[in-house]
Formats: sequence, structure tokens, C-alpha cells
Amino acid sequence: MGNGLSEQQAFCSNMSFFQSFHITILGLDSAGKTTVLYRLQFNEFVNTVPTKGFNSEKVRVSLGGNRTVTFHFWDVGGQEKLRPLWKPYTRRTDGIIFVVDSVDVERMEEAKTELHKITKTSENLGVPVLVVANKQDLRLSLGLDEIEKLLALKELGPATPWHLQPSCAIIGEGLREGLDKLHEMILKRRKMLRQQKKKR
Ligand code: G3D
Ligand code: MG
Repeated sequence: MGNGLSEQQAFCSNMSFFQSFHITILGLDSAGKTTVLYRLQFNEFVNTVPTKGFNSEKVRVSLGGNRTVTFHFWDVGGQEKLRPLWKPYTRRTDGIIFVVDSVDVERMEEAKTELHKITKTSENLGVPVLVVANKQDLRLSLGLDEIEKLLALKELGPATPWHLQPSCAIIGEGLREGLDKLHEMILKRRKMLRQQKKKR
């Protein structure tokens, strides 16, 4: 027979199955953020229009190892005039998905600046980032090594855990693998924060 405390503990640990992770989807306009979101939500391609403010959807996603996880995605518009919104939307976020257009060589420097700016704000220190190298189906898309260099991803770490994932959002390729990694990084960070709290 269990006592009240262990039942309560079991209840709390079961509750973690129902919690959702807050994920902000960022990146320059036209990178494919909204396509990523609707591909994950409906499992099919949805024709997008430029996002004027934000789209928000709660989605249950099946990950590897029979895990089903609920993510609350916030897809925030990427046009220059909307980028000041990124900061408030990333407040208390569990993870960031940063989508880049792998063909848009000209704006890679701009993408790099925005990525480094948002990960270095004090609220986002240590928040894991999944960098999605989207539009890999296009012939002129850059390879991962080149994207890693152009976005200076190595300069993000060790403070910010990151993973670079190739994808083609119109058919959904690479998205679940990427989310799997992001989920792992989020759990690892939570564990680390819990341990740090205990030590204090
Ligand atoms: P955004 O939300 O980041 O602004 P969208 O970007 O999701 O609106 O996508 C911008 C355009 O890129 C859309 O085309 C969309 O179909 C296309 N796109 C998104 N992902 C991919 C991909 O993986 N491969 C290719 N080839 N195209 C992609 P339109 O023509 O509607 O502007
Ligand atoms: Mg959009």
C-alpha cells in the first residue's frame, strides 16, 4: 500500500507526460517557418501566406522511442519590422527553432546576426536551439558544413546547446529528427538546472 507522499510523487511524474514544451520558431521571412509548423501540425503541405504577426499551435508529436510529446509552437513573423517581437515571444521558452533558407546565401549573414542576437539576450541564455537548414530539396542549397560556418554556430556554444538539422519542410523531411534532438537538449538542460538548484 502506498503512502500519500509516494502517490503524490507518482502523480507528479505522470504529470510530466501531459506538460507541453514552449517552442518559438524564428528565422528570416520566407525561410519556411510557417511551412514547418503546418507540416508538423497536419502532416501535410499547407500553402502559406507571409505571417503578419504570429501563428500559435499546440501539436502532439510522436518522437523516437515511443515518446509522444506536446509542443506549443509560436511561429513569429520574420520580416524586419516584426523582429522586435521575437524577444517577448521567446520569454520563458523551452527551446528555439531557427529556420534558415539554405539557398538564400545573400541573407545568411543577416540570419547569423539575428540568431546570435536572440540567443544572447539574458532570458535566452542556455536555451537550446534547433537550427533547421531548410529547402535542402533545391539544387543550389548550401551544405551543412558551409551553413554551420556562415552562421558561426560554434560561437554559440558552450553556453547555448544547438543542433543543425537539414530539412525539406514541404515534405516534412528531417523535422521529426530535429525535434527529437531539441527535446533531448531541453530535457538535458532541465536536469542540469534541477541539479544546480539542489546544490544551492
Ligand atoms: P516563413 O513563414 O518563414 O516566412 P513560409 O516562410 O513557410 O511562408 O515559406 C516561404 C516559401 O518557401 C513558400 O513558398 C514555401 O512553400 C517555401 N518553402 C518552405 N519550405 C520549403 C522547402 O523545404 N523547400 C522548398 N523548395 N520550398 C519551401 P511560396 O512560393 O508560397 O512563397
Ligand atoms: Mg510565416
